[in-house]
Amino acid sequence: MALKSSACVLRLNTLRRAARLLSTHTRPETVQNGKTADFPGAKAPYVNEIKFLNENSYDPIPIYRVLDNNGEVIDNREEPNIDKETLVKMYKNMVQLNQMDKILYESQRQGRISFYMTNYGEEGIHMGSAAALAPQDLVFAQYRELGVLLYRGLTVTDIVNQCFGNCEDAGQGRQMPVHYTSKPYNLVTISSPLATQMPQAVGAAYAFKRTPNNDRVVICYFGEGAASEGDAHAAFNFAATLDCPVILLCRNNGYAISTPSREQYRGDGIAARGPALGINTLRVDGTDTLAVYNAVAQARQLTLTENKPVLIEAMSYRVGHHSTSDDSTAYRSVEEIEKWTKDENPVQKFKLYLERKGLWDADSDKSQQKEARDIVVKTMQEAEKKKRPHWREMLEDVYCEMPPRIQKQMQQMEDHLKKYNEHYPLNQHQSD
Ligand SMILES: Cc1ncc(C[n+]2csc(CCOP(=O)(O)OP(=O)(O)O)c2C)c(N)n1
Ligand SMILES: [Mg+2]
Repeated sequence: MALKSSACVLRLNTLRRAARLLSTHTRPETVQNGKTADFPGAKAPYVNEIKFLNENSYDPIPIYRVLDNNGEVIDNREEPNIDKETLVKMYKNMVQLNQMDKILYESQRQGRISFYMTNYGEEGIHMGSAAALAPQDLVFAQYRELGVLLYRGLTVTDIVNQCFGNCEDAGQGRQMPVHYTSKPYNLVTISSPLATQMPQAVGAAYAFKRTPNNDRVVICYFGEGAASEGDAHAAFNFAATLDCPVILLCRNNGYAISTPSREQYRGDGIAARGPALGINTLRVDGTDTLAVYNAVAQARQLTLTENKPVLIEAMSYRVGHHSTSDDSTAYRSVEEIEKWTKDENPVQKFKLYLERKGLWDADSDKSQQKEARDIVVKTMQEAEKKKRPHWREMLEDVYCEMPPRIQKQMQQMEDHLKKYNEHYPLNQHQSD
C-alpha cells in the first residue's frame, strides 16, 4: 500500500514537472534581464530554466474558412470577388470531375482500364486553387488533382486517352492511368514515386525567380503522406533558404492508403513545419472552395511579389478508396466516410452557395450532370477504338537524341518482331 501511494506521489510529481516544462510562455523572471544571445545560428533571449517545447507548447494552427456547411458566407468581408462565369465554371468542373471519377472507376472494375484513383472530397481544393492561379503558372501535381487539370483546360478526351493509354495519349501509353502530362497547360508529368515532384518544383521556382520580369509561380501539390518523404523536407528547406516563388499545397486528406494521419506524424500537422523553417504558412478548410481560392490567390500574390515560398495545408477527407487496388472499409468505418460525405461535402457546399446567389438551380444541375456523364461515356467508346501507340514509342522520348545503345535495342526489337510477329498483337498498335 505504502509502495503504491509513494508511486502515486512520484507520478504526480513527474506530471507537475512535465506541466512546468510544457508551459507555453517563458515567464519573465526566467529571462536573464537584458541579455540576448547573438549566435550565428540563433538570436534569442537567455533564460535560466529548462523548458522542452513540443506540440502542446503552442495553440493548434487555426483553419481559415469562408463558407459554413450550408454554403453561407460567414463574414461578408471574406467573400472573394469572383465573376459569375468563373463561379459557374468552377462548379461545372466539379460535376465533370465527379462523373469522370464515377465512370472511370467503374470502367476499371469492368477490366477496360488497368487502374484508377478518385478525387471525391477534394473537389474544393482543386477548383479553389486552380481558379486562383494564372495559366502561365507551372503545376507539379501528385496524382489526386484531376480537377486542377480539368479547370486549366485538359479535355475529357485528353484524360480518357491517358487512362486508356492509346495512341493519342500525350504520354504514349508509357505510364499507368492517372499519370497525366500537358505541356500546353503547364502541367509537369506526374510521377508515381511519392514526393519526387517537390524538390523539382522548388528548382523550377528558383529558375523562375532568376528570370527577368518573372510573372510565373510554381504550385506543388502533395499529400500529407508524401510529406514524410525525405524529398519533402529537402524541398521545404530549399524553398525557404533560396527564397523561391513556390506555393507548397498539402492536401491533408487524413489518409495515406491505410495509414491515418494520426500515425503519419506527431505535432500539429504539416502546417506546423512551415514557421519552423521560416515559410509563410496558412491552414485552410479544404472542403470550402472559397477559402481555398482566397488562400491561393493571396499566396500567389505574396510569393510572386516577395519571392518567398508559401505553405498551405488544406484539410479535407479522402472519401473514396485510395485507388482501385484498395478497399478502405478494411481500415475505417462506413460511419466515418458517411459523415464526410454528408456534412462536409465540398461540392454540396459550393452548390448551395451558387444557389443562394441565384447562379444555379436543380434544373441546371440535372442537365449538367447528364451532359458531363454523356461526354465521358462517348469519349470512352471512342478511346477504346483508337489504336495503341507504335511499339517504338516504348524507347522514344527519354533522351533528346537517342544514344547508340538504345538504337541497338530498337534494332533488336525490330528484328524480333519481324521474326515472331504472329505472337504479338501488332495490328492493335500503330504501324509505320
Ligand atoms: C516513395 C514511395 N513510397 C510509397 C509509395 C506507395 N504509395 C503510393 S500512394 C501512397 C500514399 C500517399 O498518401 P498521401 O501523400 O497522403 O496522398 P493521398 O493518396 O492521400 O492523396 C503510398 C504510400 C510510393 N508511390 N512512393
Ligand atoms: Mg493523404
